[in-house]
Amino acid sequence: MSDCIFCKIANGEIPTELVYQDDLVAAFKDANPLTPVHILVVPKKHYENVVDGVPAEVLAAMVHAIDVVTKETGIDKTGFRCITNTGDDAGQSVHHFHIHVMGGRKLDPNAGEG
Ligand code: DGP
Repeated sequence: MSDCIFCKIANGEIPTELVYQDDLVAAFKDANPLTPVHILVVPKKHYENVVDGVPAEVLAAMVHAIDVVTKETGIDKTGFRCITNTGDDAGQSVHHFHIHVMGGRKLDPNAGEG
């Protein structure tokens, strides 16, 4: 989508350090981190949210990206949380499907954090 910030980041139109990328997905640090490690994993193609017909191969690539970035940051050992805000009630502010990967400190089990 031409006016989508995450499309532009994932496809290199807005220079951003990518902590992971492959043909289908990109991962980069959240601009407003809520936790010491706060990475966003996004598909390179535009989908509004997790229930916007995202192909299984894209979902698998996103899980692979999570595997890679959590190992690179070490939070695979300490624990982390993955969340995807969907729609207004969840406070989704960027309408390009993304998974928040958060860790690096003890997370509140009762808070969404992300
Ligand atoms: P959500 O509320 O789930 O839609 O989260 C959107 C997140 O995206 C929010 O934590 C801040 C982050 N974000 C918004 N714009 C940018 C940007 O231009 N660059 C980066 N790295 N993160 C962004």
